[in-house]
Amino acid sequence: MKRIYINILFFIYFTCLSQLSYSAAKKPFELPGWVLIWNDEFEESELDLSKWRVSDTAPVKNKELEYYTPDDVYLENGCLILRSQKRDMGGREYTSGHVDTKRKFATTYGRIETRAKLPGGQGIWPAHWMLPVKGGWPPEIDIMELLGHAPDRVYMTLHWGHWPNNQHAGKSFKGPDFTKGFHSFAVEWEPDEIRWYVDDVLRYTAVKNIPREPFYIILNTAVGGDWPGNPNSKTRFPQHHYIDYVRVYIKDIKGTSYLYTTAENGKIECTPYKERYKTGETVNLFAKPDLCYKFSRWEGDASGKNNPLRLKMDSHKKIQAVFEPDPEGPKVISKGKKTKSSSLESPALDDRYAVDGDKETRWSSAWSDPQWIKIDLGGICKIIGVKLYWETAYARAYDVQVSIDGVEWKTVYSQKSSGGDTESIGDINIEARYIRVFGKKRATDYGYSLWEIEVFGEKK
Ligand SMILES: [Ca+2]
Ligand SMILES: [Ca+2]
Repeated sequence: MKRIYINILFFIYFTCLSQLSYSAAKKPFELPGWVLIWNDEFEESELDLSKWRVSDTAPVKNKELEYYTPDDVYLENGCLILRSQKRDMGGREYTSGHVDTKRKFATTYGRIETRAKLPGGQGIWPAHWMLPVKGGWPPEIDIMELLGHAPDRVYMTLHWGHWPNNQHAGKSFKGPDFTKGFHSFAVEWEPDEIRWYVDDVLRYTAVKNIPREPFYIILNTAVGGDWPGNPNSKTRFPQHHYIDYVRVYIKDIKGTSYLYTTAENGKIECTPYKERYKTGETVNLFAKPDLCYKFSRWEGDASGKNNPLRLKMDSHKKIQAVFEPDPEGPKVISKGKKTKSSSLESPALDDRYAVDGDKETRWSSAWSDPQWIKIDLGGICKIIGVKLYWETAYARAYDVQVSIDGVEWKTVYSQKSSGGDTESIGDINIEARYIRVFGKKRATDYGYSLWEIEVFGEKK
């Protein structure tokens, strides 16, 4: 019976959201003055991968000891569970779970709320936090962090500044044992203020250095590292981090309408771009596909194939652009071609692994700036675009350069604040034989590491 009730609630909820009729009957997650724009209640049997990315990596930061594996991320009894275990994987002694909404969901401002029962023990470090979509670090908003040896204290922190001159400010709150029951954690992020809540009680407010750009959400449990210290013989495994829900609201401001857009394998450009539109205002949406994809259609509060789309903001709108693979698109011309790089972190991380067509093998450079990797396409080619698959050690700033003779280089793309991960660079349209990625500034203490470089185009 309960299950049916929940299903009906969800049906009503999703129906409402898809039609954006916010005036429906009050729902359990309704908050006066706020409009729910995104949530996951984790009531299904499997994690919704249209909302979340699941990490499968050994992160290189903070001297953490875990390997993040999808195997430790699952749903049970209406919760997302991130499990931490003591077992060898990927060169690490522990495994744990990490999910985020990068390229799936992001927001500038709003109320971001989670409810969770946290894991504990020396060396266990659960966190609910946010990073900017455009990459780089800081800024960072930490909704909640806890160090497992002190299970009754949560930390609320804002990071700003520029690496390596990072700054942060925050506050901790000593409350109940957060590993013994469920508690809610929230930030209310507005242009001039961020307020942190624990169980709906205001515990900290920041009024300076407030970020004003889209952030995505991260949920994880780190094991070990500089801040919590490492697990000891008393740390019990496995540990479980139970997350009951994640809800994101935007403020309901009279006379204004909010536009929420999402896209995978492409992006949506809004003209004019505003954080809020005057109700009734018109906005043009242009769907721009990644390399090898083409625009298919609009979904959500607009449908059809018109691109650009002219949209009247007569209410809050949720719009999705759907892109599909383009069989007529440019082909990869770099696979198996000759490579050379400025340095190698080790012989096992040779530059040839960046063009072997295998996204599990990689090139990694020495840990210094600058570093580069070049590809000889074997003859003059028309280069249309490049796709970079960064490992955790990515470039914050780099140039993509081409050359006819391998001596004189021309910069065709310059990135100053990369977020790493996968970057799709189109509209290059130049004839050349050689192409190189020239790393100017690393995003981490480590080197430059690429799982794969795909150069798109055609041989002349
Ligand atoms: Ca739930
Ligand atoms: Ca590879």
